[in-house]
Amino acid sequence: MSSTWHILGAGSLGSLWACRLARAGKAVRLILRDDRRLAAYQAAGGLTLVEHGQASHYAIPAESPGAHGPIHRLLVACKAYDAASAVARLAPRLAEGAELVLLQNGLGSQDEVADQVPRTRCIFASSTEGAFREDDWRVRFAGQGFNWLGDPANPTVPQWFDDLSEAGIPAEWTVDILTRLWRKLALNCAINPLTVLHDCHNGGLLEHLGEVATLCDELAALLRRCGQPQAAEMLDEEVQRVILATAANYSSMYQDVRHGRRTEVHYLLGHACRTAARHGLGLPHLERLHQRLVDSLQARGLPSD
Ligand code: NAD
Ligand code: KPL
Repeated sequence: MSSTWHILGAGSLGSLWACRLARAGKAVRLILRDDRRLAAYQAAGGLTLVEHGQASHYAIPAESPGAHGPIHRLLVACKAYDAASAVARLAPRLAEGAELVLLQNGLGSQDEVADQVPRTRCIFASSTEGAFREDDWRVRFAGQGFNWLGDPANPTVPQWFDDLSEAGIPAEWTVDILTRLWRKLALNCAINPLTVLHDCHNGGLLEHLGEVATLCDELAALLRRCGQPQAAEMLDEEVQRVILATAANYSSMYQDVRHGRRTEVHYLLGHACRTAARHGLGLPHLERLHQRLVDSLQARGLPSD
């Protein structure tokens, strides 16, 4: 089986993974949105990764989705709302036994992807690393973090897993990936929407800790109801720790809104509210928060799903 890492989406996280894998001598190919993006990339001659203030250039080969050749391993690095349609376009190229690694934050997009490619193995990832695009094809590695990977349907560690440590990508295989994703989703639901609604950095929420605590109580009830009691443990304490540790930062949702970009609300707060409704669980504060956020996004002309 080919050991090439095909990377779908050369945005912040996709470029960060691509550059580190390429630097370690792994075979990497980027899959860009269309021929126009491919031409722009080829004119730039590669990706630039800025790390510890130093820029390095990587001439990683790239192709468009319609290129020929089978794909055995695909790192899906699109936003959650783009992942399923982007993967669907590649379905005819996925080889027998292909494996997908899904980097999307939140929950819901992983199942949407799996529905498109029922015969492939879908590995879910939860990342706390931070990267952002300074320009087209130029990404800054902004925050050290960690990556947990796992497959809810199959505990076996993939053969290629050592590629990650060899590339300096901090990662661990876990059989509890859904717990990790739910915990991060709960943290994001307790922090990110409030930073948008109160127009503040994370530390601004120290003035709204009562509101945060009420949301954490409801989120913990949801986690327990949907079979994730571990993800509910000491949620409020961890949320407060994260608020303090990231006090000077703006949440990812705040930054998306400030830059006029679509948010991933559908896969974060939206997913939490839909799951609560499916379980017949009334969470009035979370539902009200969702409605306020939707209203605020619509008032700014941004998609609210
Ligand atoms: P991004 O917007 O920087 O990159 C996404 C890329 O996917 C873009 O370059 C876009 O053009 C491309 N894309 C979209 N549709 C495509 C298609 N059909 N074919 C090919 N390419 C396509 O997003 P990001 O910040 O890298 O985030 C990706 C995911 O990782 C999100 O779910 C995000 O929440 C998660 N995440 C990001 C970070 C981070 O620091 N950036 C950290 C943790 C988790
Ligand atoms: O992950 C985050 C984000 O901004 O998306 C933190 C820092 C945890 C805030 O929810």
